[in-house]
Amino acid sequence: MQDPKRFTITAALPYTNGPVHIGHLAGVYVPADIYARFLRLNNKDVAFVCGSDEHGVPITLKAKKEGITPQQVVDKYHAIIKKAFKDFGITFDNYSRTSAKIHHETASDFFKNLYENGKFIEETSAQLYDEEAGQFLADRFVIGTCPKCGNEESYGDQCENCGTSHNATDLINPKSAITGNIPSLKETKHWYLPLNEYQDWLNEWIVEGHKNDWKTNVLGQVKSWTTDGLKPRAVTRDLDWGIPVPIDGAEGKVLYVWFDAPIGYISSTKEWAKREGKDWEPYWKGQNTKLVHFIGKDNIVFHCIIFPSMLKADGNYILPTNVPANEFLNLEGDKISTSKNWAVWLHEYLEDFPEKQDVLRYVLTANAPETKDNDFTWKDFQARNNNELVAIFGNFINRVVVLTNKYYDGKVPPKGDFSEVDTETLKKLNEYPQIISNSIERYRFREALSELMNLARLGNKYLADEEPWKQIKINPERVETIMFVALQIASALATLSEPFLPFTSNKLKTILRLNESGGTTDVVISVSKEIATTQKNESRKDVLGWDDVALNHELIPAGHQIGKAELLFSKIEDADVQKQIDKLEATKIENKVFVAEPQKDTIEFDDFTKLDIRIGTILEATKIPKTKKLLQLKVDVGIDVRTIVSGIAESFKPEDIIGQKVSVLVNLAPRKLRGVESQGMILMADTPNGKLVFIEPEGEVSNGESVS
Ligand code: B3M
Ligand code: ZN
Repeated sequence: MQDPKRFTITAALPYTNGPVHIGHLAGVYVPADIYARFLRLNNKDVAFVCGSDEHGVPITLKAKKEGITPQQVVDKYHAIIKKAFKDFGITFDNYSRTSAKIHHETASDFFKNLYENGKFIEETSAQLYDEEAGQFLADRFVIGTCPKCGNEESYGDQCENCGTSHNATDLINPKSAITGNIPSLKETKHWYLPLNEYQDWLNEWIVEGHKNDWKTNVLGQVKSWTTDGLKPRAVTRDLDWGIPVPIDGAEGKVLYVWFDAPIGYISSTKEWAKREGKDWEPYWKGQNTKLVHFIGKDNIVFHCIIFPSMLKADGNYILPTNVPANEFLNLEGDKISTSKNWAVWLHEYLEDFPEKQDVLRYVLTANAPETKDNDFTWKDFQARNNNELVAIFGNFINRVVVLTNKYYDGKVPPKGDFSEVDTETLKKLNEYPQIISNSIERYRFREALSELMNLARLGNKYLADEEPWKQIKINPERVETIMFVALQIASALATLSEPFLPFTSNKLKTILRLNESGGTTDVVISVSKEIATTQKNESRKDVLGWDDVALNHELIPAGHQIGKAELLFSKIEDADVQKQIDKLEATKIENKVFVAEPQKDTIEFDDFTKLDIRIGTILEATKIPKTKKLLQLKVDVGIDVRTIVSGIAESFKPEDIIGQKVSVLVNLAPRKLRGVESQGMILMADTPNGKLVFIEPEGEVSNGESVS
């Protein structure tokens, strides 16, 4: 496609059955936002659209779980999600919702158009039915074994393990997610999109046509489905929550959520265009429009097979130029899970790390699962903040601003005569917009971000080599040139960092007074889309554009007054991170499903009567040297006070168990443990977090009383 006239950027519509977490940001929303901001900075015409995905079984299941209506569920999480995106500077031009009227109309019209043009197969067939629940079982209402990969936790419409999409009746050993019952079969009519009819075209368009520019993880999935052979896919459901099927004879049926949701991109664009007084159609039907879908790998089948087939069936829409799907982000080595609360929720992150949105954006981009699943750890989060953002980017900017204020009261000094090093450095500086653009345009955001950090490294090296703090005494004129060059690098960072670190970019522009327009300091404090509009509306000379950094040697002219130094980043301490790790540990324990050991062999009553268990009290406790687990105890068991060695040192401090009531097996044959003779055994129980607990009597029980 020659240079596109406009860009339609979509980001997967998050289900409103829970808040958004770092996996969502890393997989979809930060990359999409980087791309949209980058295009706007290059003065492109962008429609960056998203919205809440409010239909589908996940919402219904959540409503049942919380004892509220589906509408109450979506209202609650739509608000939480929309705020989280804004708080993290995700600059959607529009964030809509699929329960909105405009979407119901758009999706209904889309379905009706395909129906009236005979694009569906109408078929009555036996579908899975739960007699006890009195409803058909589709999508997440049924769990079974995936016919393709054998995953036993596959849903009725999709297997999250291999990504494939199938009909519920394809599942092996299906079970109702409502009652656990084995479903029966019951006749019902549905409308099917005959994907098999689009198979050759999909192969031609994607597997052949995009084999050089689409990501291999996406091409691999599409190829496996077209090779396996596509089958007709039901686009209606026997459910009561969703968009009613808008034709006669479909009472009680709704559109399949994955039929309506992608149309949500179109309705969100229509909503935006109406508000902005624009025409939405060029963004979805214009031949020189570049359409890019940002999604996670579990959504590839819907964005590369089903939605394009729908668009093709309609015949009036453009197709995506690219679908740069990311893989998954794991958390501390485990899969992120909403249901297990194994996640870092965005709203909770901001409570613990206020004002540190960019640190998370940075770490999630630097670690993005662009080609394979990747892992987020809190230690890495701390290391990247302290060793990269603070030590490289922040340190360079701080030195430049402090020295400019110290030597010149904050005024950019005259540039004087450039040395060879200066010219070489500025030449490298001018190359960075293209270096970073090359990576962004190929959706390699990790690479793009590391190049941005190389620009900060260039600045640090330049200062370290030129040593203005030494030169100032012997050659102050030279220092003016050095600081002039360093300030150009700082200004370039202010502009080129905006797609990745919008909050930092804005703060740096404020420090350098690059937000100024018409003489007043228009300190733009929000990093939402308004900034891009503001900058676009103002004369570009006041605010640097992407290409200025490539063409201009004077990004910040001599005589320009900058502000006072302010730290861009602050160190993250061990305690801050330990708190997060402990929080996850606690979650792990809550999730730990205890499985009782199988019962031991049966014994006779006489065997039991041989055990003499008494109540006792611990009088003394000391650690046995050079052992991790052993405590030497003095225990009053009523009969006598005796020494017992017990492996409880990892669960208790000696000083904490003096006076503790315990149950003691007193007639166990004495045995030496690490040179200490133990005369009995304290009875303990294990707990999910691995700590031991005493078996202690309730109420006043004397030492020596028997346990039977
Ligand atoms: N609601 C996200 C998911 O599968 C799904 C995306 C819809 S994009 C049209 O978690
Ligand atoms: Zn599978």
